[in-house]
Amino acid sequence: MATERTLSIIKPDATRRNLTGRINAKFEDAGLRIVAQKRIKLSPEQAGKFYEVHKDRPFYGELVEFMASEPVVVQVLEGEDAIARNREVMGATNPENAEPGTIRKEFALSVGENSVHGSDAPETAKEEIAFFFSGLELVG
Ligand code: YYY
Ligand code: MG
Repeated sequence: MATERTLSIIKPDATRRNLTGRINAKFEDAGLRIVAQKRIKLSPEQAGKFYEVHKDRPFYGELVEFMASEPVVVQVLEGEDAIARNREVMGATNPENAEPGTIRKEFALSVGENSVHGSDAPETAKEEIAFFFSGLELVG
């Protein structure tokens, strides 16, 4: 296992309910370090581009509308095996299937409004970090 970085997003359903700090505590308790973070509001175009991989899925329109509905917190998490570790602390996409103690089990409202995004592989992590952060914002 090596030190990795992954891209995380605290989604509109969670920022709206003022859960940023509680979600960040879950990351930190899991051994992940927040090495970059900013609160932004995505345009529908930006949200659509970020989730382009899902453009042919039936939920795409709703997903894009939701992600652009209110501010999000985008962040880079760093740690041992950070990509898998983050997916573990997030829990399953559908909160009904998420393990107890995970972010989605505790906070998600539905499969669509599921509080957090996390990269799913090293290549996507690299692309997704570069989508939101410049080199200058990423201190070692
Ligand atoms: O990576 P993860 O967020 O766990 O799930 P994905 O399969 O990549 O889907 C991205 C995003 O799309 C998911 O977090 C919510 C939404 N979505 C949905 O609204 N309905 C589905 N049946 C599947 C995914
Ligand atoms: Mg995904």
